Amino acid sequence: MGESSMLNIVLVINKSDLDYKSQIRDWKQLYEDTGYNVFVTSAVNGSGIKDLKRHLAGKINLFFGQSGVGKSSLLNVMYPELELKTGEISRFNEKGTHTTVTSIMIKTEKDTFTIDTPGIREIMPYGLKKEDLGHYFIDFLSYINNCKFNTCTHFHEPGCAIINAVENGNLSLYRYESYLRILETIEEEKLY
Ligand SMILES: Nc1nc2c(ncn2[C@@H]2O[C@H](COP(=O)(O)OP(=O)(O)O)[C@@H](O)[C@H]2O)c(=O)[nH]1
Ligand SMILES: [Mg+2]
Ligand SMILES: [Zn+2]
Repeated sequence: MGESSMLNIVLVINKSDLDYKSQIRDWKQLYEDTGYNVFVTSAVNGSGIKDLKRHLAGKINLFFGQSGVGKSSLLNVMYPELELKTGEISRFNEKGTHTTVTSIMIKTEKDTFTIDTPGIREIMPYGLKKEDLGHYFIDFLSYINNCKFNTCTHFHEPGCAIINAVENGNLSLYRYESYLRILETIEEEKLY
């Protein structure tokens, strides 16, 4: 979603204090190999907070991710004066949807603005065509122009350079499966 909005993206892996099985290292590696800056943080023991705060300085920042991952908690640790509400992991209204909370932009430091968002439950690729999704997987980009068909959705088409790259081990199978999961949620031939 960030790539389709042409934003500068960094990933934050929070709750590192709960990484009992040491899973963070591999996730960090995967996304660094993909081409993203990855911060590993804990709002509980403060690790990684300084680096993240330094990175945010002087920019307009949007915190985006599932409810409950600790977006508001991280902001509170970095900027205690904000006193954002935290811990509301699953507030649903009677229709079974998330209670809408408005996103507001706050000045958090000199020349630094931050938007906390209520969070998402899943990625909703509004307005995206199946054949465009692959362009937002930045690790696909060096292969994508070699697909036989320029409308390739990298699902089952013959001569697909993405599928080839996955089979040759040049692209991560995990990233490809991630791609397929989102592809599945895009409806066919919807006109916007
Ligand atoms: N163990 C641990 N819990 C955290 C951490 N960050 C947030 N939490 C907890 O996770 C829950 C959701 O946090 P919150 O900031 O409201 O998440 P948000 O929905 O993304 O804004 C709260 O109960 C927090 O106390 C962390 O780094 N470590
Ligand atoms: Mg929050
Ligand atoms: Zn393809």
